[in-house]
Amino acid sequence: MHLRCGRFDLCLDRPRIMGVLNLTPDSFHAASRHARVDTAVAHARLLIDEGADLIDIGAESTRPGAEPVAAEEEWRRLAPVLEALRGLPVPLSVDTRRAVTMRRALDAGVDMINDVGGFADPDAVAVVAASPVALCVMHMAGEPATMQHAPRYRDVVDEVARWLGARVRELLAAGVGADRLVLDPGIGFGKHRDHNLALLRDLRGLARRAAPGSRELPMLVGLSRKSLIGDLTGRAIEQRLAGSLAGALAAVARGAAILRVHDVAATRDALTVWSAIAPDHPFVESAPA
Ligand code: HH2
Repeated sequence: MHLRCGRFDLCLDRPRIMGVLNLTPDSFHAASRHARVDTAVAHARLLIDEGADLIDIGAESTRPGAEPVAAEEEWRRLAPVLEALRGLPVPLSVDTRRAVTMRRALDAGVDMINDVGGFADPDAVAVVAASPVALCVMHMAGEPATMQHAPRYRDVVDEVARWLGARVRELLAAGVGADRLVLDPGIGFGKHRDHNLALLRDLRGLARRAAPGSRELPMLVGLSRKSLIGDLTGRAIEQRLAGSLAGALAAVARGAAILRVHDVAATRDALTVWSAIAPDHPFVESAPA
């Protein structure tokens, strides 16, 4: 399976690691916040040195309870960092829900748009349709400010699959090739623990049901240090690395193609050891003899 991703053609025969870079003062994981341009750029380079296959840059926190930032402020945070990272040797993704920011990011040469709102901004589909970039379509129930208040589903896998399927159909109808699409169940976005677990357990079923009739689409999973890990382990955000690594491996075993993580080096080590023991899940391109 391949993902058309702007300047790149990303082979998904092995799991890929997307490193998180937050240009925010308020992202839920304090260590991921880089409000200054120089430290943000240095962190992006560190993530690549550690083995990130993609870098995802966000300028608005979407943690539960977060208030939206204005579009101009979002772009003020993004612009100098995108400029400094132009020509990076790995795909650059921008995490935004706004069509106006997508337009500007495309002009700045990014390779992927990651929209936690699933391209629901009325202008978003038209903005991204004719570009060559990859699109991550994530499911979110409600808005970050209120999404965790009372999430309720009759059948969470079925409802998320139907919602993603509708977004996929709209993107395909607008001319987006299926080879540009990645789907994401949106762990923690309007979901309690059992909703998240049901989605992760049936990731392959979700992928199949969300893309009926067309080819199965790759799944991206972001569970790094989230409340799900805290709920399961009782740990604070800073102590959730071990739980996040176990979750990452379990997600790959269930079919995740891309892992969105804060801890790239540790995730890479975990995948390397795991795949050496379970060669049906190749991670290293050529395993040592
Ligand atoms: N999670 C976060 C942000 N963007 N995008 C995708 N596709 N999938 C995710 O699970 C996802 C995402 C939240 O993580 P983070 O960016 O570290 O936090 P914050 O929103 O507080 O900046």
